[in-house]
Amino acid sequence: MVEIKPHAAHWGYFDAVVEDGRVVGTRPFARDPFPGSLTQGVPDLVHAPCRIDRPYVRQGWLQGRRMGAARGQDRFVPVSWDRATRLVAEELARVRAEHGDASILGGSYGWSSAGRFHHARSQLQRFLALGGGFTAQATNYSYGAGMTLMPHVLGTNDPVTGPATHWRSIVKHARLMLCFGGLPLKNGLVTAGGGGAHEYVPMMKAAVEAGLRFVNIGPDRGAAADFLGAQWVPIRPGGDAAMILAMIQAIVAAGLEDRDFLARCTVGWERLRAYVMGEAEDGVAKTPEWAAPLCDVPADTIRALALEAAAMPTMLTATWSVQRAEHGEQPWWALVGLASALGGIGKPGLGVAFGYGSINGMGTSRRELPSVNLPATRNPVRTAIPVARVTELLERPGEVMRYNGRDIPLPDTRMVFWTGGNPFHHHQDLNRLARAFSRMETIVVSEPWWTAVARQADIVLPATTTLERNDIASSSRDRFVRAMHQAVPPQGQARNDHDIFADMADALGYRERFTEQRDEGAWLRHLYDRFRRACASLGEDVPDFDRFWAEGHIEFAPPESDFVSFQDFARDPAAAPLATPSGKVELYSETIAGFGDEGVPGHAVWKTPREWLGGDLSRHPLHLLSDQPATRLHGQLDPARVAKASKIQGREPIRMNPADAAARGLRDGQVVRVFNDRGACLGGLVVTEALRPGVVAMSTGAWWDPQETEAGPLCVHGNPNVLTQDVGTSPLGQGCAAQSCLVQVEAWTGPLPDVRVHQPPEIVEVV
Ligand SMILES: Nc1nc2c(c(=O)[nH]1)N[C@H]1C(S)=C(S)[C@@H](COP(=O)(O)OP(=O)(O)OC[C@H]3O[C@@H](n4cnc5c(=O)[nH]c(N)nc54)[C@H](O)[C@@H]3O)O[C@H]1N2
Ligand SMILES: Nc1nc2c(c(=O)[nH]1)N[C@H]1C(S)=C(S)[C@@H](COP(=O)(O)OP(=O)(O)OC[C@H]3O[C@@H](n4cnc5c(=O)[nH]c(N)nc54)[C@H](O)[C@@H]3O)O[C@H]1N2
Ligand SMILES: [Mo]
Repeated sequence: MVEIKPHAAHWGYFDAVVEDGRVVGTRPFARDPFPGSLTQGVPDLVHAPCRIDRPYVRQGWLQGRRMGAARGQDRFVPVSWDRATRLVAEELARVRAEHGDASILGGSYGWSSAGRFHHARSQLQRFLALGGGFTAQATNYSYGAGMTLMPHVLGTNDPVTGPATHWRSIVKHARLMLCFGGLPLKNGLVTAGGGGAHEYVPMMKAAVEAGLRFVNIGPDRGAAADFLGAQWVPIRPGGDAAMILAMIQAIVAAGLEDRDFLARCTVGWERLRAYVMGEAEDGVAKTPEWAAPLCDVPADTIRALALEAAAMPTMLTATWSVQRAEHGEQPWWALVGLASALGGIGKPGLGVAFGYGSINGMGTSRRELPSVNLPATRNPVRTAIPVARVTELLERPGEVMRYNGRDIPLPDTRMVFWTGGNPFHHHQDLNRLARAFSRMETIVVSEPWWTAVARQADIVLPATTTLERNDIASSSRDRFVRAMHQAVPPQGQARNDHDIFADMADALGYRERFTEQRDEGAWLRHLYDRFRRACASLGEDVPDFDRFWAEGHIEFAPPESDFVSFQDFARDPAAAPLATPSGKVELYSETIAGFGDEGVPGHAVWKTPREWLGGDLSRHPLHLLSDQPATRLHGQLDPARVAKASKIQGREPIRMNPADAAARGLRDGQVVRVFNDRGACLGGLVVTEALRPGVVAMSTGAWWDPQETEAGPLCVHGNPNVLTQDVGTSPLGQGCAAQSCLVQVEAWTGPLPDVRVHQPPEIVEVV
């Protein structure tokens, strides 16, 4: 019998086609104008050979090899759920008693899955918070530096997270859109929380029809769809702040800055102006001629773009990746400076926002609605480490970390609990992270699949996939809410994270506080009813739960009017001030200057990165970009058909300019070794003119598969995070700086090792 079940994933809503208890296919959501192909991989995932079939414990951990043990090499011993639950509960109680609640790292960063009730990280944090607390993680990998900076500059993160000026408004009012990092189509495949409508492509097409001119300022020509007809400015990675500051200089030199806006709506313009005009301490004018050798864009191009932007209605945007680099705060702050000099902030369709090219739903026309999320539980431990500094947390117990003007004491971490995230996907310098993990006594992971983080764990708990449970999907960037119907029974002995934690809470004496005496069905009704009441208070009439569940989704009509960021503020800054100390755009921030941190003065500046093409290239002469994958979501979907089909001899593709390939005698389709002093991996070479010379690009997400070879330790599959550097963007933002990375590439001449990571690890029946 064939059944059709409404469902959702971060990569789109779909209907699951179920036959004889198996998911056999998917159909795109009928209301989606551009569904993409990633949902096709869902059946592969649910029934994948690398599902974790039952709970396991690392053999060495059972034998007492804990702190100091190199994880990832041991075999795993199957245990009953009862035993696994007891082991975790006892270990939590012991670690809390001996080392305190802060010695448990429960930050558990990661995207988990769509579905707001069974959101793995939220469930874990509720469980740990009610049990005494845990060390948390603050900010994110996506825009950690930018989200720390923007509240100082604009008083909000809305231009990063949304709501941001609607595309519809851009289409109507802008004539030029300068896109630092481009507007890569692949990023629009994904909406955090699940997306009913991929509206990104139709909106960009409408912009082209309206005559908007696009400029893709970035190392990758492919980051702008062909239909945009974009001008390509192949900037050197990491050079954006120099180019943007020089554009400001060119505008001031031509007397074209919007003096009225700058005087009414900003503070600190005089400081930034003096800096770009060469009237500050360093005495260097930041002219296009000054910037050209830094960003490798001809001075004439920089000046022409600046003057064109000053002459016509212009929207500015930068991708999130631009700040995922050394000194990543600076290009974004400089871009706010440029938008201020152009005077577009608060005007329909103009100004600046970050991430139109980074995720689906940025600038989509929707009303701001209440969420269906599981409410957060208060964590009695107040310590939160910036996410991307996780290795340092483990390496430097008892020391302090500088972040956003504060000194954060680093707790003595003994136990790590991860659900719904994969640090061995997302973190930089994985070999260093593995060494830091070896300092831990116990690592617990719940995962549906044998991903790299599950393989690094001591206690491995098999979690259900979304298809094995009922849930509700909703996203702050989408107009739809979706009923996610359970399609198949739990596979193997997999259990819902909520039930796993309920039993652990039981063993620790707080089941009732954790469950509030609700089961899945009661929770879904409870969360939905809260959402429905909150909608009603905004005048939105939403059907009752039973009707919603039967119909499968709710659609909210797009609002009639277009949202424009900072419109009230720009009209009357005194009446509608920003939430900054001055109430205005802070082009100079006394607060940031007052932090006194090295390399982070009170206004946007050019800081030369350590690792980039402008530096020492004697050993590692290529700049590696590790961008988001077109074929999956991070590490998720890596074993599914779309990602599989993209691999070259089973390796992750690495793209390279023909000139760089020729200089190394490399050809398209061959396996190469990519390396620097931090690590090495294999990749499958794609030779393409779309990437500027000197730059190679390898998307994140191939599951880490470290193996010992004759050429030393190697990720044989192609995870670029064995190469990336693990440093903070700066003491201000402490964000991920993965994009600042130099490597060398050579032919791989040895025998080709098998990729083993999509198969379960070695299991041993007895200890
Ligand atoms: N080099 C480099 N590194 C990067 C980036 C980069 O640009 N370059 N980008 C960074 C960014 S922006 C991000 S957001 C991160 C993403 O990093 P992550 O969010 O950690 O990556 P995911 O692969 O999405 O991890 C989610 C994990 O949750 C598991 N999971 C899914 N559903 C469930 C469930 O119901 N229960 C449980 N227990 N587990 C579940 C999945 O199997 C998966 O392993 O990567 C970062 N890393
Ligand atoms: N298909 C798919 N979509 C996704 C995701 C996914 O895993 N898969 N992940 C989602 C997540 S979690 C996030 S945070 C967003 C991330 O969104 P982004 O951070 O915007 O994505 P990236 O692909 O890393 O980078 C976008 C572009 O920036 C360019 N770029 C890199 N460095 C520089 C630089 O120094 N200067 C300039 N000018 N350009 C540069 C790259 O060439 C790339 O084309 O994507 C989201 N969308
Ligand atoms: Mo992200």
